[in-house]
Amino acid sequence: MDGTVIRNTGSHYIVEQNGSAGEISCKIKGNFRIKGIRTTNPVAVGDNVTVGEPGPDGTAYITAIEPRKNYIIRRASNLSKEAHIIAANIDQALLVITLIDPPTATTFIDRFLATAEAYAVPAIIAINKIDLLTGDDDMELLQAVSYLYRSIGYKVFAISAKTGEGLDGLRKYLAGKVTLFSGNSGVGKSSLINDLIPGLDLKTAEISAAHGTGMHTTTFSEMFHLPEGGSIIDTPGVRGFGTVDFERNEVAHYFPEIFEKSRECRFNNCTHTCEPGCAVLRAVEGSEIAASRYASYLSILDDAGEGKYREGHK
Ligand SMILES: Nc1nc2c(ncn2[C@@H]2O[C@H](COP(=O)(O)OP(=O)(O)OP(=O)(O)O)[C@@H](O)[C@H]2O)c(=O)[nH]1
Ligand SMILES: [Mg+2]
Ligand SMILES: [Zn+2]
Repeated sequence: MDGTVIRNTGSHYIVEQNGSAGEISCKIKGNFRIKGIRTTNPVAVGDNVTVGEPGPDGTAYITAIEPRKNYIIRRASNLSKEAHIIAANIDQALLVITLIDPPTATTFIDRFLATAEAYAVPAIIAINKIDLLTGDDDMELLQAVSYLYRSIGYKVFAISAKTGEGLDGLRKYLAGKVTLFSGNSGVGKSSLINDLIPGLDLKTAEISAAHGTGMHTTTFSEMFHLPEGGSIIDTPGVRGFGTVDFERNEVAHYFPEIFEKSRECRFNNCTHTCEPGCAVLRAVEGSEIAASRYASYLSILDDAGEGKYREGHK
């Protein structure tokens, strides 16, 4: 039978049969690796696959995987040379961030956005937990972060999974599409999905009082269908976002505002770090390009080709 991988529990893949709600638990057979990249999971949620008849012991195997429309990957873990495919065949990626409880680091946001650009997946940002923003300073921060990313061209939603504020706009944006939900642990991805899909009741958990970080409540990726049509893929919270396979001279391509400015640099192989006549450096000095974005650019430039991995904390 042909179907879509909707859950990956490590050893097993749950495949939903096309055109029905029927599910089958299966394993993989064969080698489905992406050319040139070692991956921890050869098959990902969102993959369209063929499952053979169960053998005598009752185990069914995925026998073929359709070529992917796209996929998004990150470095599997610190120092790892392996990549982890987060999801395949997606229309867009929603990055859920929070300004407090826990604060999302800008380097994490920018590394995610750059990865989405690299894999040509449109990215959206949802700033969650706005119910916790009370003082003037908080409001200013919300305005500043929203303005920054909107000015680069990203759609930004300010929402509260707790009160429901801002959810209608987001709901419309998700209808009919396959959207990957990503973000640090504890930012409210599962809470948000519970709001969007009544009756789902995914497990959520308080962030740790001791560390101020999430508890990694969601432990494997899973696809859910929206009542309006379309699907959401919930994923486990990640700490850092290690980029995979970026060439040094490509990094600027994945920062739209830096790329745009770079056309005015004197040298066309400018790395925007020290060169005379660099329009990017000038724009950073003049605050036309945000210092935080430029710092994120440098952090990716730093590990491009070296296989390093960065935690998302400052
Ligand atoms: N105040 C407030 N709390 C929220 C909001 N959204 C989620 N939370 C709380 O934040 C905590 C973490 O939420 P989860 O939905 O488990 O977060 P997650 O992103 O799925 O975390 P992982 O599964 O660990 O990646 C829970 O205690 C939620 O109740 C919100 O909009 N406002
Ligand atoms: Mg979760
Ligand atoms: Zn330059």
